Formats: sequence, structure tokens, C-alpha cells
Amino acid sequence: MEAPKRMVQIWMLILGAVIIYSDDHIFILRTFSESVTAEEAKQLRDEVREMFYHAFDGYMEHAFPHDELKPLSCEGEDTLGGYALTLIDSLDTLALLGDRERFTDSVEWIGKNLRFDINKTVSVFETTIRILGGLLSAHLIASDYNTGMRVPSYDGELLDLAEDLARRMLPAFDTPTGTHATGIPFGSVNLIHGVDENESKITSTAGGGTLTLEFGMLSRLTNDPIFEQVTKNAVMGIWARRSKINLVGAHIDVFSGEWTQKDAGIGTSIDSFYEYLLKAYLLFGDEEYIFIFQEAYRAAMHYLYNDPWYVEVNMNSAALVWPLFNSLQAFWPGLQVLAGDIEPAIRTHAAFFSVWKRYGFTPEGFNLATLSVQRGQKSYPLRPELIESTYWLYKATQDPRYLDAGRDMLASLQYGARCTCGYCHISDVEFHIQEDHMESFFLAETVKYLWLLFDLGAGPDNLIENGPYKYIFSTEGHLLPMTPQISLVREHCLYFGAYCRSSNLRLETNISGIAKKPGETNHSKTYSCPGPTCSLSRFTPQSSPAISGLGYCPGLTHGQRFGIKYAASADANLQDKSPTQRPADVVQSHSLVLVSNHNADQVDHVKHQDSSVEGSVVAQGEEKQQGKLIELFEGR
Ligand code: DMJ
Repeated sequence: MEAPKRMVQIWMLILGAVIIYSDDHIFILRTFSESVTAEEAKQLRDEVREMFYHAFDGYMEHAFPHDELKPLSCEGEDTLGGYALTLIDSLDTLALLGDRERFTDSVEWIGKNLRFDINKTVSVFETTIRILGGLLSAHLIASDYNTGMRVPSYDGELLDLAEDLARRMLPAFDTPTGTHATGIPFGSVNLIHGVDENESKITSTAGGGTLTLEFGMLSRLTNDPIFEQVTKNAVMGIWARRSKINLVGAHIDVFSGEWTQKDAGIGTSIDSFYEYLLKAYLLFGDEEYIFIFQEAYRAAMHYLYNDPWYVEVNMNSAALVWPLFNSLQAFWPGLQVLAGDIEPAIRTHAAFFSVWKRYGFTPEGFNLATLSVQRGQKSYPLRPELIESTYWLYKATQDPRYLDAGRDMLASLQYGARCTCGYCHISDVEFHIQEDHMESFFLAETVKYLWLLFDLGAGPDNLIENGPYKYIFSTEGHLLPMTPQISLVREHCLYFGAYCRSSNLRLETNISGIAKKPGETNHSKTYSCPGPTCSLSRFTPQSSPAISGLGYCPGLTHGQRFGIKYAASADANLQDKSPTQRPADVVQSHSLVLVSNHNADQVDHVKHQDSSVEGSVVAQGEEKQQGKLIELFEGR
């Protein structure tokens, strides 16, 4: 056995890859010394395309019309409602890849065959983000010549299905915890009978607060305000129960409004609540959402952020509960790009990516105190979040190291997760054990963001960059276009990079191409804002030169006003820095720190055990961290 192994190893090293042997497993990791070039980005984009078809064709051949593929046994399984979940979740990825034939066939099949009058009890959250979002984004692509993917035979069938499905979920909102007639929804609903008699009254914050984009779109497409109203009531109901320090807990009783799980964090059970506050503002221009987002974001950065990590704290006292990185947190740097807060995003992404590099995947939980995989949270179920943030940060900075990170993550997926008929969950990131499951979000999000990343690197040629609209991505990665019908945002307040940490309303930017008045320089330009919502992020050339907070700023081009401004070339400041100053070196130097009592002026982080906590994630006997500087990865 030894000789052939060595031969393979030498051969693979020539190809730029390393093979690592353990007792029972062989891990193949590529190492690359060169940064990804535009030419290589093209090849990687094509590799991702092939990856999509390996999984999509595997699903269509072996699992369709079941919900999801079991990629090892090559069978189907019904995991949500038994209505071709993976096909619906994949629709806009097919369109993005320009696959007119499969997109058309799929839209036609769904229009003819899908029905929701079935006696199934389904998750309101998952059904909304995967099915409703998938149907709505595909409807908007299939019905519009401007997308280049109009389906000639299409006559609004997907929109009808979406409306039917949403009406079947409305009974879930019949609770008293909102700000108006409806409230925070039950977690699940039966598509025929409404809420089951014994349905749990406990739901997660993300579950109740991540419905506004899809339901709001539906209202604007059907001219029926009910969908937008009920989901906004739910958000307001959650926010009305925030703590005095503007944190929300993880689980809440939809009848009493009592928090049943008081851990505040940016990951599990809460993550997309924050995401939809900002995105609902960006998509709909509803200013209430940006006010809430600003308060919520400020509190998160004050109480949860321990540069570069995020921890979970008690929502009332801010006492530290879990010093844990959970993989769902990895969407946050991407959200920060949208919010215009780039510097912490760069550092946090580097820290999260260091966990990926260590294991080849991110485990569901990584304990920041023990610096090891959290017991019971060893799996990597093909999640997109870190890739999503990598895409956003590359889009914002054009720093090639994000392409390099994408190449690493693609290699991990190819060598660790690819299996017979698709891509497999990894049940243990330390031993790379494959499991017979492939979540639909792998095709809706993970592959989509990877493809978009490399397409950007190659010189973008896709609907999002070159199409007729700006798009907001739903939390499931679905494309929600800012068409005039949907987006009622007043132009003067429409910008990505909307968030302003301070009350300083100056915009400082060095973006080239902005028309200047005589005497102005690129590096210091002050714009006045017409109203409180047009507070502008303040960027200095030293901090984040590639991003603009765009507002009512005379002289901006349409492109600058409506999107993230690309750096004309790679981030000059980053290039100028010495290697030790560059953000990615956090990964290399392994000298990350967790400061658990960072300038929290009123509330100290103290050792704390909340007796109401359910689903404990820190194993008994493990030390929780007190308020002191803790060095992580030192010397590793
Ligand atoms: C997806 O369904 C969505 O991104 C959701 O917001 C979080 N979980 C998965 C991906 O990990």
C-alpha cells in the first residue's frame, strides 16, 4: 500500500495539491502559491458550473419530484412538503447560468404540476424562504423580456402558486403578539387545516422575522397588502420585545410574547432577522426597517462583537453565555458589506475563514474557549454563508485573496463533499465523513455564490451585474429585483452602504469618476443629506476605499447610485500594507484575540448560566470565558 500512496502524493504535488493520510481517510487539499488570475477565475467558474450540474442532474435523475436528493444512495426524500423543493430552489440558479432550456422546462413543469392543497404541516420560515422565494424570483425572470430568460409559454402560473401558498400560511400569523391585528407567526402551519391544535407556540426570532422580503414582494405583485402587513407586524412584534439594550433573544412564545431562550447572537435562530431588516429597507424603501436595523446593528456590534469574533450573551444583562463561532454567523460580513461597515467585515471573514482552513470546512460550532470543534456540532451541511460573505467582500474590495479563498473552498467541496450522485453533507469536519443528504440550499446558495464570485473574477457576465435591475438576494440566495413595481425606494435614499455608525453625515470617499466641483478633491467630499434616513457611511481612503455609501449625491452616475462601487483596481491600500498588516494574515498568523469585555461601558460580561436556556451547546465542565483578553490560536 505504501508505495502507490507515495507515488500518488508526488504526482498530486506536481499538480499543486497535497494528499494527507490519516488512519482511515485520505484528504486531498490543494495548495496554491499563485493568486487566482482572470483566466483561472474563468476555469473555476466553469468548474462550479459542472459542480452544479453534477448535483442538479443527480437530483433530477434520482430524486425529482421528491424534495431533496440523497446523494450517496441516489434516492429522493421528502423533507419539506413533498413538492420538488430542490427544483424550485434551483430555478434562479438555472437562469443565472443562462440555461434557458432547463429553466423553461422547469418553470413549465412546476406551472402544470405543483399543488399546495395538500395535508402537510410545514415550516413557515423554510417554506417562505425556499418555496415562496424560489417561485417569486423565477416568476420575475420568466415573465420579463428584460432578463433575457423570458419563457414564451409562461402566463403567471408561478405567481398564482406563490399567492396560493402564502394564503395557506396566513393562519400562522393569527396570534396576539404583533403591533396590529396579527402577530409573530407560529413556526409551522398545515397547508389545508391551518395551525395544528398541538402546534408549539415557541418560534425562533429568525423564523418569525425573516418573512418580509418574500411576503412584501407578493403584496406588491398582487396588489394585496395583507402579506406585507402580517410580516411587518411580526417584525414589529419581535422588536417591541427587545431588551433595554436593544438585543433580541433566540426563541419567543408567539402568544405570550415571553422570550423562552434569551441568548442574543448573530447566528443560530436569529441571523436572518438582522439580514431582513436591512434588506427590507433596501428593497422596499420602508424607512422603519432602517431605523430598527441601525439600533439593532449598533447593539450587536457593542455587545456581541469581540473583534473579530461574535459571541452570544444574555439579551438583558449582556453577560457572556457562549464563546462560540457557529457557522450560520458567517453571513454577517456579507451583510456588513451591504451596510457599508467594511473593516470589521474583513477581519471577521478572515477569522471565520481560518476555521475553514483548519478543517477544510466550517463545523456547525467551533468553541472559542477550547479552540476545538464544539461537541455535537461537528457537521458541515454544505452551508453557503462563508462563501456568500467571500463573494460580497470580493465585490466590495476586489482584493484577489477572496478569489483565493473561494478557490480553497471549492477545492474542499470537490475533494471532500462530492459523492456519487451529488454533494454530501459532512457529518464530521475532522474526519471528513460523508453523509447521505444534500440540502436544497446547496444549489440555491452555495453553488450560486461560488459561481458569482468567480464570474466577478473573470469579468462579470451575468444577470445581476449586467441585467436591467439591481437585485437583493433573499436569505436563501433568491434574486429579488428592484423593479419599479416592487421597489418603491425613493432614489435619493437608495444606496448600498446605507448604514452610518456615527451620526456624522459626511461622505468621504476616493471613488474615481465622481464629478467634483472645482476645488474638491477625491479624498474629502462632503454631501448634504435631505433627511435623517440618508445618513451616509463615512469612509476614509485608508479604511475602505472600494466602497461608497451612496446617497443623494450630485454627480453620481446611475451605476454608482444604485450599487456597490467596484474598486477600479485591487485595493491599493491593502496592496501597500506589509504582509503582517493584511487582513488575510489573521488566518496565517493565527494570532486572533477574543476580548470579551471590550469597552462595554455599562454591562460587564460575567460568567453566566441562564437557567432558561434550551438546547445547551456548551458541554458541561467546559470553561466559559470571563472578561479578559484571551488569545486564540496563539502558536498554533
Ligand atoms: C438557508 O436556508 C438560509 O440561508 C437560511 O437563512 C439559513 N440556513 C440556510 C443555509 O445555511
